[in-house]
Amino acid sequence: MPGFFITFEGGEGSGKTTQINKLAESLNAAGYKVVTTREPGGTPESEKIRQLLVQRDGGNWSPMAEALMFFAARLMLYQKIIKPALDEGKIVICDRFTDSTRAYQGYGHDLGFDVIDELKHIALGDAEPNLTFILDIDPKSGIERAQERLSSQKINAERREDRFEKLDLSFHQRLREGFLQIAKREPQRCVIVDAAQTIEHMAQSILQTALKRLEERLEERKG
Ligand code: T5A
Repeated sequence: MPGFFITFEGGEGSGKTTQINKLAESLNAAGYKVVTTREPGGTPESEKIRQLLVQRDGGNWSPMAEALMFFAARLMLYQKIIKPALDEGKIVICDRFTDSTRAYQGYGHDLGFDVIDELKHIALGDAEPNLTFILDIDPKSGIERAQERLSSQKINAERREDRFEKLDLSFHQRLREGFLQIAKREPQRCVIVDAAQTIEHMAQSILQTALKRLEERLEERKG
């Protein structure tokens, strides 16, 4: 039986990791089998690519080179972790997926949604999540949250995972708009969550939506 694929998207520090942990815990407690993973990363190969993409000294990649590297990392993750888990009927929750490439490289860096969709088709065919939570936050407060978290980590400056956080605010404002455009394009798959709310408030509404969609999916299969 095919599983259910949930992704979390949004700008820097919007709370994706926090909410993924909470949702996984609640779904596990409700008896679902859940696999969590992240992008870029999740396999040894993809984690190597992650270092090049997100570390401060990772490289000065052009937007298209970046997009191709994100898809290389994504393909390994999809083939090795996501697809097998879905084939076993599990729920997969992934921190970022193709929508991040659409928003960051496609919209923020101007490659365009069509180019990203073309690359996606070559790499992944029609693979898309069943449900995507887009955590929407004012970029200034999201970046402040992310920087606070990063500065609490004892990591050498050049290894800091802040290559994108360091881009100027206008880029982050653009990519917020990019995520909202994606939600408009696919209102059935994408649910916007106000990420300025408290952690608990967000977690409750995310869990309710996820449970409702899982039930609907079960009904569809019965029918
Ligand atoms: N990227 C990625 C692309 O450009 N293209 C792509 O295709 C892909 C896949 C990944 C980078 O790569 C880019 C985007 C990214 O820049 P990353 O380190 O994984 O890098 O970065 P993020 O995914 O942005 O991860 P962050 O950890 O920065 O943000 P999260 O996971 O959204 O936030 P989280 O949960 O870690 O929370 C951040 C802090 O805020 C607090 C938390 O406790 C934590 O300290 N917090 C809240 N505080 C108040 N109220 C709330 N509601 C809060 N929720 C969390």
